[in-house]
Amino acid sequence: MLDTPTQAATPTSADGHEASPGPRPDEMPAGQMRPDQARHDWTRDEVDALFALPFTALLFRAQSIHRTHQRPDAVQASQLCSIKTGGCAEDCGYCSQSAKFTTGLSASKLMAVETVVAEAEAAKAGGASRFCMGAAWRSPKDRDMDALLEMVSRVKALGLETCMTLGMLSDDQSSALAQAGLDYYNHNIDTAPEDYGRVISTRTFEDRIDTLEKVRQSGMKVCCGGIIGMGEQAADRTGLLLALARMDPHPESVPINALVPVAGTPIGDEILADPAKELSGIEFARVIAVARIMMPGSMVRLSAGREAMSDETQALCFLAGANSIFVGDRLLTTDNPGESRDADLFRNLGLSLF
Ligand code: SAM
Ligand code: DTB
Ligand code: SF4
Repeated sequence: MLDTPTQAATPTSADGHEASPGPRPDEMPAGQMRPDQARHDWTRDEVDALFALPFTALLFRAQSIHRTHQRPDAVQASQLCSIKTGGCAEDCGYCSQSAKFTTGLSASKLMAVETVVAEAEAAKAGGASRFCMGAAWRSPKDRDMDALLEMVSRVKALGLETCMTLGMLSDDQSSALAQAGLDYYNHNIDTAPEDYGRVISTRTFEDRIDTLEKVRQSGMKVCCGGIIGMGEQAADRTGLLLALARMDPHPESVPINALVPVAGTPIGDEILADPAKELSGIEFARVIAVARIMMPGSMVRLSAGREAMSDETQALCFLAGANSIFVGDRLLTTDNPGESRDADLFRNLGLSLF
């Protein structure tokens, strides 16, 4: 278990005074805020203006909002588990698991329930509060549903929050997962609607939104975000955040992934071939900051890409308002910093996990 200090400072408003009356953010369930405080009508000009702020002004504003709506010194920890790896029918241009690309990854079948439960126990012992089970599917097959539902109920019984990411869902599948106790469904929009066709051709942006609506209707919380550093234009970063913040309600959890460039994938190869296209830590932290300002009540997750980030870049991301990470030494198919490096980082920064 990560050994880090626990503190809770008094939240302050954007102008530095004590926060407005009502429950203190650190007394509210994670990711909650008064609904009247959330905005869904952000305009492109407003978001462009945020991105155009001097970096220090942007971070100050994001951190001020963060302290008004979120626990300032605590970070939520999720652990991923790849319950079905590789051989996916989709062609997401960044993904090691697509059957359309040669990435050296061997495909495997759906993991046995007992193995998943054992991984979840280890994740809990390592400090995770949420267990996120990911499958390399376009959508689950009905024949897999019994095993998936058992995974949800067994992992939940360990006292962990449960999350799954299985691709597109039917209404029945979504309801069944919710009834089994699935807390969150992760389904990323990945990039701006205008940029979607550059990244994925086997499904549309609207397909993604359809599944997200089913997830909401069946009562699960939404985990939805995207990937930065895929060679997108600045306007696409604005478009991604606009699409997320226009969702009503906002996704409870917003993973912002830095592309992990995987050799053999079209987008990974493009970035690996041109170091000038690599994302700077400053640009990445800007995206986190704008996400925090636009979606003050959401958990903003500093997701994939931490392995290649310096401690200083990660610190900037926490300053910008990130308050969730993936823990453990693997994401789905790529490396993550792991317990020992994270323990050092959190001790150094005086942050705690929750
Ligand atoms: N197949 C399901 C789906 O696409 O929703 C679930 C698994 S998929 C791997 C989950 C998410 O991981 C993707 O939507 C994408 O945002 C992220 N991801 C995948 N490969 C990545 C990479 N190389 N770098 C950063 N994020 C990545
Ligand atoms: C999310 O936004 N990022 C996670 C999770 N949701 C499923 C996945 C990251 C995958 C990174 C590349 C890999 O390990 O394959
Ligand atoms: Fe398949 Fe998901 Fe990878 Fe796309 S991101 S190829 S749907 S596993």
